[in-house]
Amino acid sequence: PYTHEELMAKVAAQLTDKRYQHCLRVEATARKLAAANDVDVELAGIAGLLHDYAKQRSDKTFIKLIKSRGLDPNLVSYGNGVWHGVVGAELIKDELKITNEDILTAVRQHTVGAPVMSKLAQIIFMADFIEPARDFLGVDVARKLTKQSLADGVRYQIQHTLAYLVQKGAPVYPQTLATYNAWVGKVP
Ligand code: DGI
Ligand code: FE
Ligand code: FE
Ligand code: FE
Repeated sequence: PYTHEELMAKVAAQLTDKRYQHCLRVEATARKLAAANDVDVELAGIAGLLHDYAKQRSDKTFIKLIKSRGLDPNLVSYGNGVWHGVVGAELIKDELKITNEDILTAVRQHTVGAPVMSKLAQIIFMADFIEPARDFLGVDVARKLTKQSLADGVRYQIQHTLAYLVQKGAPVYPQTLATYNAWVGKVP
């Protein structure tokens, strides 16, 4: 397996410096959330570091993988926003030799969520949303809720994301909608 240093170099080589810095902030935020929620801090850090590894790959790369790996064929109708997590996990597995399924699942779910998410997956989902450089209306509420309860943070984010997609007229990937339906009104 690659060392932490090697993984950092591999992520840096794939991304603009701006996006790489985001990955480092997600790593640090994920480590804090892990410590506060009894989750393996190292695992959370690695998943945070790697979560956007595939973000700058071409559409062609993702479309090929959707076909060759037998992923949900409906994925082809979406775009990088959905692909870099759901499909990008395949590249993390292959190129970075990450075999830990908990990490891969957290990366897969980091944009669209899932009706049932492990604590690690919830942490990566939230760390991406609330890392210190995030600046959108509601981010302070999101940070406060997440500190109180991971599940409250997840609920807030998916509600925010769905509203944003609908407001801009973007297609909603069915898993995103399923995440919303499962988490809204869910009692933690
Ligand atoms: O990769 P990041 O920019 O750090 O953040 P992200 O992975 O949470 O979000 C990537 C983008 O994906 C974001 O602009 C919202 C978009 N997205 C999330 N769910 C859906 C979606 N786009 C479409 N079209 N459909 C979805 O269901
Ligand atoms: Fe992302
Ligand atoms: Fe996100
Ligand atoms: Fe991200």
